[in-house]
Amino acid sequence: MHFAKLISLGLLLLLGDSVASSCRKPPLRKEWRELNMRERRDYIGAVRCLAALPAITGLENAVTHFDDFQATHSDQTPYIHWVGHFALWHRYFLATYEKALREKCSYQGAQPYWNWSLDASSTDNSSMAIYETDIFHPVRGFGGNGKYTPANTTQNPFNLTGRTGGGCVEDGPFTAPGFTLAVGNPKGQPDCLRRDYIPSIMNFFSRQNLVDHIQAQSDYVTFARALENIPNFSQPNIHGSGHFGVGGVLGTLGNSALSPGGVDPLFYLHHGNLDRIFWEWQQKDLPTRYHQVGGPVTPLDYTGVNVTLDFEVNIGDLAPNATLENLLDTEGGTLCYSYWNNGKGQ
Ligand SMILES: *[C@@H]1O[C@H](CO)[C@@H](O)[C@H](O)[C@H]1NC(C)=O
Ligand SMILES: *[C@@H]1O[C@H](CO)[C@@H](O)[C@H](O)[C@H]1NC(C)=O
Ligand SMILES: *[C@@H]1O[C@H](CO)[C@@H](O)[C@H](O)[C@H]1NC(C)=O
Ligand SMILES: *[C@@H]1O[C@H](CO)[C@@H](O)[C@H](O)[C@H]1NC(C)=O
Ligand SMILES: *[C@@H]1O[C@H](CO)[C@@H](O)[C@H](O)[C@H]1NC(C)=O
Ligand SMILES: *[C@@H]1O[C@H](CO)[C@@H](O)[C@H](O)[C@H]1NC(C)=O
Ligand SMILES: *[C@@H]1O[C@H](CO)[C@@H](O)[C@H](O)[C@H]1NC(C)=O
Ligand SMILES: [Cu+2]
Repeated sequence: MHFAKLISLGLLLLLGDSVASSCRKPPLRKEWRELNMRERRDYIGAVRCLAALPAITGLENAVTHFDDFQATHSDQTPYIHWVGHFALWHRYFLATYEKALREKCSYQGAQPYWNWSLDASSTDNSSMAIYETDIFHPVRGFGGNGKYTPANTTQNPFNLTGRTGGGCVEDGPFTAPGFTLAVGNPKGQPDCLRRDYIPSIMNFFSRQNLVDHIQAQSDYVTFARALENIPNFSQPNIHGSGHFGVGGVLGTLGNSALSPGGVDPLFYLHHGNLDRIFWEWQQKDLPTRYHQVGGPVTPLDYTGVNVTLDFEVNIGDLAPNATLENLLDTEGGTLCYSYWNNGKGQ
């Protein structure tokens, strides 16, 4: 009797333990403009803190912990784009970054996202309005463009037109020499963060009707394919919007040497929005969409081997491998975050 009681007490304690170690009080992600000024300062301070901590991965030219993330993304780049696990790899990568900000830099909030559809012009591809928002504000955001710098065809292999920058970011919290990036640069020479706005890409690739089209897909495979579309600038894809609308050709986010883009601190807000779009799509049918994956293991190989729920994604030394199944639920324990106001914004 007493023994049985003791056993059940032990069981309760065990259960209590596993509940405690899974996801309670997930950080709720918000759109950047939904953060108040103190929350924004805290976030930017945490990113700068990460960029002041030493690297742990030993990856080439990684000096700071911020570089570790950039280097891991560069390292994995050949395996994680135009594949079935694109959205889930980046989900895990972002959640690990969010966790590092919280655990290593005392950040109390959640990873914010940038809903570019809020600001994209659907009537004027050349509109610069999207760049005049708080996202690019020197105090209320991440700073602005670089100075216009010409690029030759070696540097601009896709012959993108309408470039406006290419130089170092000149204002805001991520200017050199306080903030530099070494990964991917020749000889690991530290370089400034660069931006090279291309308004036609930013506006054309960020429109809400593209998002609506992606979210209308009925299963994971068609969703994932619509999300990435094809690697061709003649067709818009929302993933390209932030990369090439902000990074252009010479900017960090678009830099083809870091293909398909290096890691500007805005990378995490851009990918945060892609994840929010994925999350919202999942919410429409959770019983199915928590247990469904597919799409190619090898980039663009749509007739070859597909990913399955037990396929593992690899983010190097940043965190252990995780199965796709464990990454579908953002509150499942492997991950622990959600979206404020059901991902609907204000
Ligand atoms: C924006 O540019 C794209 C690609 O050139 C074009 O298809 C689209 O019609 C343009 N949109 C507007 C509103 O001019
Ligand atoms: C392009 O410009 C880069 C940087 O200025 C230079 O190193 C490279 O030699 C140029 N390539 C050509 C083909 O002009
Ligand atoms: C870009 O322009 C160069 C020189 O005109 C040409 O050789 C190359 O094929 C073009 N690339 C693309 C992707 O159109
Ligand atoms: C991009 O797509 C256009 C139109 O669909 C096509 O004409 C062109 O050859 C493609 N370019 C590349 C580099 O695939
Ligand atoms: C992978 O999935 C695609 C689309 O769902 C399918 O057409 C293809 O046959 C699958 N590949 C294999 C090897 O089963
Ligand atoms: C991690 O996953 C990758 C596939 O994405 C696999 O090649 C590698 O062997 C896995 N590593 C471990 C330690 O299981
Ligand atoms: C993002 O912006 C679009 C376009 O304004 C809007 O329809 C959508 O509700 C926004 N989503 C969030 C989560 O803010
Ligand atoms: Cu990526």
